[in-house]
Amino acid sequence: MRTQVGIIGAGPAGLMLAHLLYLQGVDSVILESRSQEYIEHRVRAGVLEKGTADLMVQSGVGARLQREGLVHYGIELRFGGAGHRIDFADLTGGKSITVYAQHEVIKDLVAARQAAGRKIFFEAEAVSTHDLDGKPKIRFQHGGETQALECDFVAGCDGFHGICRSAMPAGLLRAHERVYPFAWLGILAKVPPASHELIYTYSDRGFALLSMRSPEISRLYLQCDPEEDIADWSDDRIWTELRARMATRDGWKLADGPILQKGISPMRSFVAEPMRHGNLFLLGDAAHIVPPTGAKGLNLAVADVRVLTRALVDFYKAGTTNGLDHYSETCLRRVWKVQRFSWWMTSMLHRFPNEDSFQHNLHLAELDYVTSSRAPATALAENYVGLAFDNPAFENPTFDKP
Ligand code: FAS
Ligand code: PHB
Repeated sequence: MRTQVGIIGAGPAGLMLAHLLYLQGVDSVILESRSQEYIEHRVRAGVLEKGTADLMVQSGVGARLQREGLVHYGIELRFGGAGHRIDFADLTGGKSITVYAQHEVIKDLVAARQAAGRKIFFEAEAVSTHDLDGKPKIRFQHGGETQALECDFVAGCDGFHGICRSAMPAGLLRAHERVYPFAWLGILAKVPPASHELIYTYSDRGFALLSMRSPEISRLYLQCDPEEDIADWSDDRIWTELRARMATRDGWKLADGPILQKGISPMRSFVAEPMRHGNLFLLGDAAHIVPPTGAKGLNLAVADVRVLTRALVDFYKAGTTNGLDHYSETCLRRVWKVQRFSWWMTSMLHRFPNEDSFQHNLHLAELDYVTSSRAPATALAENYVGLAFDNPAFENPTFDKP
């Protein structure tokens, strides 16, 4: 089997890359180890930056997003028993975010892929890559057989636990990591969201976040010890803890309801560089992980896709390798700014173990400053809705001929 771009992984990175390349006439094959059912129901991220939502609409996969996505023009920061709104529209000249579950994005991209009759192999596990400096080959297991996919380029979109990052020569890869001393316990609940916008809460008992998936489904998180066992968290215990953390002086109420799904996710910041070796390119979680406090994981994966799409299209259509040669540095410039924002949001909003009164007051002072001065509020808002791209020549996957 042969194609121009071999894509390992059908998450947001792999599917969006395949879709944008297809629009430009570049052929690809996607290998995904899980089933279609599994990836279309895996509960993960929920917030799309304006640039991500716009890209879905511009590339023809945004119709359902436009119908069902919840457009928000602000978030609330809650601390000391009171809420403070960060007004994105005022602070960013009208920009917004869209709440739309990651697995819905996956469904839309898989549907587009299948409607176009393009190749995507489910339950096809890539087991090794070869000749990354020449004509790459991907060996994969599918239908009980070991098969080979020959390609010009390999897109490593296989997430944090995939095989592509480890296919980079050991001496080449530099990893930078911060593991946080807490995790997030997340629930999906069949109850109307108690707020029309997201609420990020800092409380003496720890962080809590109210988000949503639809007018009927709430998504909530609370900070917990990374060693916690979800079996120790009954529905009642979860709702009681969320109410205790999100309580306000004016008696705001958090209604509860049946919990449809609960789980605990560890928190880390991670960057692997470079993001390219020969004809292997790493994208998304295969190259970087951010704590979800900034709602950036999915959006940063799509930012990498924009860069590689433009680079590959320029290579195949204009014969230039400038975009490919600058891929890693172009992506990493945004990666590190997003890492900074995600680390800052996480540090400001979470209680760290063994904090003393000085550190506790620093949290409160940071939150007081961000919610009482336009400058830091603007900084938060412009990062949250999505920073402008530094280098449009490398970061815009134009749909017209380059
Ligand atoms: P993904 O991990 O989404 O996709 C990789 C794909 O590759 C998977 O489908 C996997 O099955 C496949 N794969 C792996 N190895 C393979 C192999 N050898 N062969 C073939 N296929 C292979 N981000 C947020 O912004 N907000 C959140 O609230 C949030 N919550 C999260 C909760 C959890 C539990 C996790 C794990 C992540 C969360 N994230 C969140 C981050 C998440 O959204 C990622 O940033 C996003 O999925 C990144 O997309 P990809 O890079 O495509 O990787
Ligand atoms: C979500 O809705 O899943 C969500 C929202 C904001 C975050 C993280 C997760 O920062």
